[in-house]
Amino acid sequence: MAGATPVAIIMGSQSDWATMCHAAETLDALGVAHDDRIVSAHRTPDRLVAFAKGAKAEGFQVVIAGAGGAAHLPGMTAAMTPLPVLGVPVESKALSGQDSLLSIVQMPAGIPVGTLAIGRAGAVNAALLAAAILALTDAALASRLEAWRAAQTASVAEHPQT
Ligand code: RP5
Repeated sequence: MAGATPVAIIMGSQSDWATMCHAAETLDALGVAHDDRIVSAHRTPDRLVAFAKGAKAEGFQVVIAGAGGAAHLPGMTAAMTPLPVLGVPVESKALSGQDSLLSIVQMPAGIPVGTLAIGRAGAVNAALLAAAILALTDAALASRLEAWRAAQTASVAEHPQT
């Protein structure tokens, strides 16, 4: 669907935005449009079903799903869409995100969720991975991604400041 927003960023709670905003900012830096939504697997299950079943028809190509604690959102979404789902474990208060990580990464064989690191690093990398997927069929985005990485390389000093 030409012109449709390619990336959906979904998260289980408003409280996840402090993490997921880093995915949004990274996509912004790469010129990739995204739609950001709160979709809770346990508080808004009907919203989850409607989103996941309709995501492809809406024109999305990649879904980034962030959640914390008993983080069902990425796996449940992946179960109901053929789109690639990238899971971001949000750092939880009780277990520092290890609960989020394990509940997202340990998908049984058959329904994959591409699981990133806990917290900001995972959110940034989910956006970069989403961009890399889209860049396979978007040469202009591939160039922007290459430039983003070159700028990152150029920003690393050879010696530490003492
Ligand atoms: C999960 O519970 C959310 O993804 C969030 O990370 C966590 C806590 O949510 P709140 O209690 O802050 O709304 O569903």
